[in-house]
Amino acid sequence: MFQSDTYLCTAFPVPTSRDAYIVDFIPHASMDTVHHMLLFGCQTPVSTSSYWDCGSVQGTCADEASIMYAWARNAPPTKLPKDVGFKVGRNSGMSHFVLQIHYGDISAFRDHHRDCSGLTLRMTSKPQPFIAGIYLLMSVDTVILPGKKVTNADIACDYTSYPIYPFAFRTHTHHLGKVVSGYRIRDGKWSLIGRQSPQLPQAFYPANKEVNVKYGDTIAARCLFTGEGRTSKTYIGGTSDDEMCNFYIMYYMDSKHAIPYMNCMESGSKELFQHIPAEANVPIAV
Ligand code: IYT
Ligand code: CU
Ligand code: CU
Repeated sequence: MFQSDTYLCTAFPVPTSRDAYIVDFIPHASMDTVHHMLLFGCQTPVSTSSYWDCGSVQGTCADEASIMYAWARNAPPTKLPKDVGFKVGRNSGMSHFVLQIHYGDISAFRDHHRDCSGLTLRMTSKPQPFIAGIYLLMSVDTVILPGKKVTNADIACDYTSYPIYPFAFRTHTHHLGKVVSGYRIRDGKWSLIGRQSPQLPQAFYPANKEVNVKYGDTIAARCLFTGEGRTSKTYIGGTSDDEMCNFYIMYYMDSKHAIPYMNCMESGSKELFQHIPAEANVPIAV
């Protein structure tokens, strides 16, 4: 029925018409078949079937999707800090969840058994003091030349909102990414939020807790790519022969003025990136 590297999605509505808060995620994944699971929140899933093939580009939501949870094999799962919840429900623009499961090796399904992998969400209707959110930095215009040893994808935006407190980060590239690093820049000083190889399991890893972000700061990220082994140009795109450069920051914010989703797609100035710490140019061996 399906082959290796199958991506299946399933959608379910937030089970209440009022606001609700996700305060914990409990993963259930068959270690021998599931490669990763991603949970998205959005208003309109692309399908109403019980499940569908979502391997093609952005096959999850018809509108803007926000990632809320990632489970990846061989990586410890993220926990939300105390008093922090993801706000969901009709008013918050997240009336549905979409769970994507990537089955890496399906030879275990030769016997046609059912798979019960999934995710339990612990939810409450009690307003939480802090709201969790995602800040996504993504490159939209990187081109990696074939054979060229190093290509940087740089992304930076000025931050002009209420303070956020990063507690986890996730990196995402395809095969050519060596390291992805994210920073806060305050008064010219670069402070690391997180740095990871995108070739390791693409889970949310703990962020540097000392680094908050407030009005007037700049948020920046760099993906280090290599074009070695390629015979043609590589562009940003949805297939595994294309590339992506993503740095996700999971943060919490005072619920009084919470913004659950922000993104940055600007490439920043050359002058700014002259001061990026050297570690951003050092590949992480895997
Ligand atoms: C072009 C690109 O970089 N796409 C990324 C980031 C992205 C995520 C979401 C873009 C949009 C979204 O709604 I959520 I528009 C991307 O597709 N990343 C993948 C998943 O699709 C989330 C990843 O694994 O990070
Ligand atoms: Cu996977
Ligand atoms: Cu991708």
